[in-house]
Amino acid sequence: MASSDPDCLFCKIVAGVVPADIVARTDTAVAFRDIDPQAPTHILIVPVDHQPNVAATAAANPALAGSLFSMADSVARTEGIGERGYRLVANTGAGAQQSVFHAHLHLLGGRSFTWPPG
Ligand code: DGP
Repeated sequence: MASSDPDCLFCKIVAGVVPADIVARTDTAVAFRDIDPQAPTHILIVPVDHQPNVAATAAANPALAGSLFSMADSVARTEGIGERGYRLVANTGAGAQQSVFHAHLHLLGGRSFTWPPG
């Protein structure tokens, strides 16, 4: 049984309580467009099970954490950015600018990127 936090924004999006532009869904994960896109394609991949960050998801359920990367690649290909390339980001902790404490990957694509990231 997936855990859920009634005060968590992404749990509310997963449950359909808060609307979002959902692009993919399985029993265990949901992909939806970021409300403040930082690239032409900016999609969030979130597990249904509430954990505060992807490290906690990986510790609790390594297979689920791995499936987030598979879903990200599938969505990237559907969005037409799989060939050119895309960036996956998992801000982990407030010091890394994580602002929503429900595990998620950012899928970013459709523009050029620089390294190191800002
Ligand atoms: P992070 O800072 O890594 O925790 O990323 C959280 C992202 O969530 C940020 O890029 C903006 C996005 N976001 C915040 N509120 C909403 C919302 O209500 N809907 C959607 N679709 N995205 C949101």
